[in-house]
Amino acid sequence: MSHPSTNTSEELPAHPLAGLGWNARVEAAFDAVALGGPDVLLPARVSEARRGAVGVRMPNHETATLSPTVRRAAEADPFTAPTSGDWVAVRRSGDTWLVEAVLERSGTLVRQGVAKDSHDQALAANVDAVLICEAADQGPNVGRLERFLSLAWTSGAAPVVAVTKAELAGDRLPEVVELVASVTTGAEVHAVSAHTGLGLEALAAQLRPGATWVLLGTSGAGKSSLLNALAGRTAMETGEIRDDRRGRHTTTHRQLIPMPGGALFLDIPGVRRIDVPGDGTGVDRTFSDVNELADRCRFRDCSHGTEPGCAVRAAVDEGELDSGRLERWFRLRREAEWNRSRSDARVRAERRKEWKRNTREGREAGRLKRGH
Ligand SMILES: Nc1nc2c(ncn2[C@@H]2O[C@H](COP(=O)(O)OP(=O)(O)OP(=O)(O)O)[C@@H](O)[C@H]2O)c(=O)[nH]1
Ligand SMILES: [Mg+2]
Ligand SMILES: [Zn+2]
Repeated sequence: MSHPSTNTSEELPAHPLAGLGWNARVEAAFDAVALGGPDVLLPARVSEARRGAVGVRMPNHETATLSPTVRRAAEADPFTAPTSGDWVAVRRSGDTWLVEAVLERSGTLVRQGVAKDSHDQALAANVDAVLICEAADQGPNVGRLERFLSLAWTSGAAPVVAVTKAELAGDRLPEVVELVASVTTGAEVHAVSAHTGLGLEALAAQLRPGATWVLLGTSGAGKSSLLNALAGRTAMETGEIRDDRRGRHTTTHRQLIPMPGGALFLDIPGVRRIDVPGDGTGVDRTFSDVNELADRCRFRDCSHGTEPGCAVRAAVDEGELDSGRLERWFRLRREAEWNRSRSDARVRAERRKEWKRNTREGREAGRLKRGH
C-alpha cells in the first residue's frame, strides 16, 4: 500500500523565515495578532533595536519604525519595547515599515531594574540558550558566574558555560574548568579558544539549527571573538581593533547574527553589574545542590545557622560543600528578596499614579493632598 501524502511536508519549500528561528510557537503568536485585523501584517525578527526604530530581518534587512501604539507602550514601560531577538508584526506604510505589535516572548533575558523607578530591561528575547563567557585567564570569578547563571535560569533558556581564552590558562586549564564546573550545576562547560580553535567543534555541535543563543559575559570576556570564530568570519568587531579612548565596551549595540549551521547568535555589550532577579527561581536553580541539602534539614524552616540536624552545615563540616558557596547562596537569596520588594514597591507606586490619573476619586484625592 502506498502512502502518497507521507512526504508532502518534506517536499514543501522551507519557510522563508526558518533561518531566523521561525517555529510553530512564533507562528501561533503571530496569528494571534495578525489574523482578522484590517491591515496586512508580516512577521519580522528584530536584529538590532535603536530608539524609536528597529533593524529587522524578514528575511532581508529592513528598518522599521514603531507605530504610535507600540511607541506609547514602550514609553510607559520600556520592557515592552521591541528588543533584539523579538518577533514583531510589521505593516507597510508608504516607503517605510511600521512595527504594529511585539509578539509574545519566550526565553527573555531580563536585567532587573533595581533603582527606585527603574524598569526591567529586556536584554534579549526569544532565546533558547544562554552562552555565559568567562575568561580562563582572569580567575575565574565564581561569584560572577553564579550571578550570570541566576539571570540565565530565570530567562527560561538553558545556560551553557564557555571558559574562553582557554589557551591562556596553560597547564592550569583542567583546574580552571573544574572550579567553573563546581559552581555551574546543571550547565555544560566548554573550554574554548577563539585564537587556537580549541573546543570550537564540540561547542558548534551543540548549536541546533533554528535555536537562538545569547552571549552573556563581562566586557572583554571574548564574546564577539568567540562568535566570529564560530561563524568563520568577522561578524562583529572585537577588542583588538577598538580605539580604546572610546570607552570600555567594544560591542556597543545588540545584534542578531545567523550562523553557518543554522543557529542564531545574539551578541550584546558586556554586562558589568548583575543584579539577581527578584524572581528567586534563578537563584534556586543555580544553587540546586545547596537546595537539595537544605531539603534534608531536620526543620522545614531551618535557617542553616546553629539549628540541630542541619544538613547544609553538616555538608560544610564534612567538606562536601564549600563554605564560600554557602555564603554566596545566603547573599544572593537576600538580594533576590530585596530586589523583589523593590520592584513590588515600584509596581504599587505606578498603580497608584495610574489610579490618580484615571479616576475621579484619584484626582480628588490628589487635589485634597495638594490643599485645593
Ligand atoms: N588570547 C586570547 N585572547 C582572546 C581570545 N578571545 C578573545 N580574546 C581577546 O580578548 C579581547 C576582548 O575580546 P572581545 O571578543 O572583543 O570581547 P567581548 O566580550 O566581545 O567584549 P565587549 O564587546 O566589550 O563586551 C580581544 O583583545 C581579543 O583578541 C582567545 O581565545 N585567546
Ligand atoms: Mg563584543
Ligand atoms: Zn539547615
